[in-house]
Amino acid sequence: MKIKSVKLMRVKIPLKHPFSTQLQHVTERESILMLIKDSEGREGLGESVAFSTPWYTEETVDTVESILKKVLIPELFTSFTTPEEWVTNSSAIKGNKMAIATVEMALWDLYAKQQQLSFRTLIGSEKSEVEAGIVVTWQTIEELREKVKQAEQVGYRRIKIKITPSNHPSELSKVISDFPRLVFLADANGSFSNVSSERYVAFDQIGFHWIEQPFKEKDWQKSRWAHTQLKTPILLDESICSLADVQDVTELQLASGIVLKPGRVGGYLPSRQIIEWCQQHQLAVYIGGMIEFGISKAFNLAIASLKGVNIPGDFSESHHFWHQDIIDEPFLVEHGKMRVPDAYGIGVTLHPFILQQAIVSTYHVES
Ligand code: OSB
Ligand code: MG
Repeated sequence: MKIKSVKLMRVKIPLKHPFSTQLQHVTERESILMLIKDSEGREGLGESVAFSTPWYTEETVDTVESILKKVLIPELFTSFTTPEEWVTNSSAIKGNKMAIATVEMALWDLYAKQQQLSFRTLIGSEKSEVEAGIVVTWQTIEELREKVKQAEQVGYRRIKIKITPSNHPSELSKVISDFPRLVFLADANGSFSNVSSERYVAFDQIGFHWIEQPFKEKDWQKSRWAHTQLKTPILLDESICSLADVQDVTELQLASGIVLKPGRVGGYLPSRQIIEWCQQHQLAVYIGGMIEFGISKAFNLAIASLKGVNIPGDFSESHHFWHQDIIDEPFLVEHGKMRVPDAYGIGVTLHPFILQQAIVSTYHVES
C-alpha cells in the first residue's frame, strides 16, 4: 500500500444544538481528519473521535494530532501491504488508540478502494442497512417528551436518553409507557456511583430495555451487583477500551453487554475481535457514537452491519448534530433503518465547501 502523501485537517463545526449532559456542555465539535493518497491518486479518509478536552476520554484532539505527526504518520511511509500489517508494525505503541484508529480507518478506506470493494463487503458483512438510533439530551420532562415524539415521527425506534440520579423515576416511566412502540435505553454516564443503591434501584424499576454505564468506569463492584441482583440489563460504555476489558465483563459478571466505540478501542480490527468474543460469550453489543462526522459514521455503520452486533446503535441522521456534515452523502432514517454505504471504500466523500469553512489548520507530508 505505497502511501504517497498524508494530510491532516483540524476541523471545528458548531453543533446545531448544544449536547448537554452531566459530564459536559458540548457546543462545537473539533476533530482531526486524515486524508492519505497512494501513487495512483486513490484516497483514504480517517476521522478521530477524541474531543477537545479530556472530559470523556484521556486522549484529546491535541494528543491525537501530536501522536499522528510524531509517530504514526512516519510509520505510514514504511513498507506494508495491508492495513493489518501496518497495525502489526505499529503494535509497539502504548495506548493512543484513537490516534491509531484514525490511521486504521484511512487505510481501510484506501485499501477497500484499491480492491474495488466497499468496506462493508471487504469485511464480509451481508447487511445493507442497520437499525437507526438517536440520543436525546434534555432539561425538562416536557422537552424530553417532545424530542421523543419528534424522533418517533422521523422513524427512530430506538431512543437513548441521558439520565442522572436527580431525574424523577415516575416521570420517566410515564414517558416510556406513552411510547409503547419505542425501545428505550438510558445512558447514565457513570452518575450513579455517587448516590445510594436505593436510588439506583428506583431507576431499575422504570422499564428501560438497558441502562448504559450506571457506575464509573472502574466501579466494577457496583456494576456486578446491579448485573447479578437487579432486573434491567446493564451495558458498559466508558469501561470498554479493549478486548481485555470485555473479557473482564464476562469473567467477572459485570454486565449483559457492551457499547463498542471503534475509535476508542483502536479501530476495526480490535472491534472485530471484540464482536467475536461477544458472540461466543452471549454478550449484547451495539456500536456507539461520539458525536461523529460522516466519515466515522460510515465506517461504524459497516461495523454495525456485521453479524454479532445485536442491539441498534447510535446512528442518527446527518442533520441531527449539524446543519451540514463535512461529507457529501446525507445519512437518513428510512423505516427506522439507515443504509450502509456501498460505494468503494467507506463510501463517503468530503464536502469541499463545508470542509473549507471548518478547517482550523492543516498539515501535509509527502513520501
Ligand atoms: O456516553 O455514549 C456516550 C457522546 C459523546 C460522549 C459520550 C457519549 C455520547 C453519546 C452520543 O451518547 C451518541 C451519538 O453520537 O449518537
Ligand atoms: Mg454512553
